[in-house]
Amino acid sequence: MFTRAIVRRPASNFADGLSTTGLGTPHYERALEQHEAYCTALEQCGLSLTRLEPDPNHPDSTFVEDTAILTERCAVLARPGASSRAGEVASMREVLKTFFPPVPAIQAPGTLDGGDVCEAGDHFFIGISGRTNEAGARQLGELLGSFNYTSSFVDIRGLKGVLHLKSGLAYLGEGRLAVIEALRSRTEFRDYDLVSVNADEEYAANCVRVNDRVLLAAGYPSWERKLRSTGYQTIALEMSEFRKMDGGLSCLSLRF
Ligand code: CIR
Repeated sequence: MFTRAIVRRPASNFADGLSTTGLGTPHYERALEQHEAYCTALEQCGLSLTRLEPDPNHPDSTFVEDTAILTERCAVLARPGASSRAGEVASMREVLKTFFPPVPAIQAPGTLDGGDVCEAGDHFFIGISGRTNEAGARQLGELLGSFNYTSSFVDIRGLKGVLHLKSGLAYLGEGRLAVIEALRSRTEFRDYDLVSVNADEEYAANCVRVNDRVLLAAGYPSWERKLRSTGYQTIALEMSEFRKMDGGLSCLSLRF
């Protein structure tokens, strides 16, 4: 059960963040509305929110998930692989102090984005990507191991258009993973029940199980139908403006 989440409203220069999508400039007012609806959905799932002030020094800072890994037993500060995002960690360190005992951090030369870390019960899949390197993944694996969690690495460097592991993978609970086609045959996931996201709806693979609901991006009807027929109650959220900045639904919050 999650009881809390940390979110940060996009700053007015949100459009200056990193993007590879070629989907155009995000509309700021619309992004604010979408962010607000996202926050309301988390509250509907029973979470109380810590809302951080927008940070114009870091246009990507609304994607709070990349700055830390929060678990039931510990928190770890990430070390984002994009230099423009490195400074986002300092303010998160302060926030986490209120909720967790001393928070260890990934150290150089390691880099790690929270979006590459997929919790699946007591096991963590750690993506090695353009943002998370092997040193960062190894450090996180060791830290998690000291709290009796297991972990394994999933190399996604060869997957075009997949920024983070969780861009193509989500844990739905009950031993079930949502996966994009390119990850389906990976042996790392052989012990899980896999639910595939259709090729034309891959963006929606980045969904989030929050207590008894699954939050997913709006506009992906096959995926929503599949989730519902598997037995989940869904909440579909408009994500168009975040998608333009390579942001998935999970990256807008840190849940714990
Ligand atoms: C970035 O490129 O870092 C941001 N524009 C998007 C980060 C999205 N984060 C995530 O999917 N976990």
